[in-house]
Amino acid sequence: MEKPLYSIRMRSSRSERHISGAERLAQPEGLDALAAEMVRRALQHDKGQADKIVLTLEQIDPSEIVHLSLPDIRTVQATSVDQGRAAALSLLAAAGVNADAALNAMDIMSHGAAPDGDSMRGAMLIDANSGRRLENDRYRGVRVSRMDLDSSAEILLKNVLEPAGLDNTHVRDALVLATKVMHAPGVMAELCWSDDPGYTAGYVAASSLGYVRFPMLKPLGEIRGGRSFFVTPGADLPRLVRYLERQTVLVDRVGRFLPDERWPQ
Ligand code: PML
Ligand code: MG
Repeated sequence: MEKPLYSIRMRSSRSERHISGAERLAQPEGLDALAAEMVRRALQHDKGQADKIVLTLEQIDPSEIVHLSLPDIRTVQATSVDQGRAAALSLLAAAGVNADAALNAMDIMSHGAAPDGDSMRGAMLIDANSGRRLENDRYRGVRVSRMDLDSSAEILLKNVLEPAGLDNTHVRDALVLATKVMHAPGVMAELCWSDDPGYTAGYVAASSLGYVRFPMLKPLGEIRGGRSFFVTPGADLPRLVRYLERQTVLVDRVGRFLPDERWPQ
């Protein structure tokens, strides 16, 4: 009989402010090590030491797992944050997102997408044509959950990321999340940059583009960041949110790792 699989996830905060989150899937014997690693991560974060850490462990029904492949990974080297953002906007347009909707989402992210001007705990949902925000809760947004890499894909990914100096949890976790999101019913593209003050990178992801990284999508020290999911007009929102938050996704294949590009070209 197959071993049971669990979703293990962590959310940490300080004085009610979101600090960090993590998502993994594991068999029972791997759970204690992952729990310890997640607690360590929450206590040693660039945004400060958490005063509340919530761990959730839940058994998953193996018949419900969707298997996906990582997209191709590209890195666009831009000369400044402004150039990086201009390149990201042009990619979002290439993926079919209305230019004003993309610019508006970027502007909201750079000013803090939560009503108090802080980063949101999850992602914004943005109508890809009108630019209208569609998420119910503008503090929480939509949190993508229940996904991981399997162990053989993990090794293959490490082998391509390590020589490029990119074998870190930011890249690994963002790739897994972006893979799940780009296969979501009704998501056209995603824009993300980190809310960690010490990490300036971000990406645009879409099934038509792959995962396109920008090493500098915000200034060093900036804590406002997050994610925008651009939604196809007329998409079934409850179905989309259910997929993002509840569908179990195991990434078990890798894509290509392409040479760096420059912007402006
Ligand atoms: C985060 O960890 O907060 C998001 C990181 C996004 C960019 C990851 C990368 O360098 O590709
Ligand atoms: Mg973060």
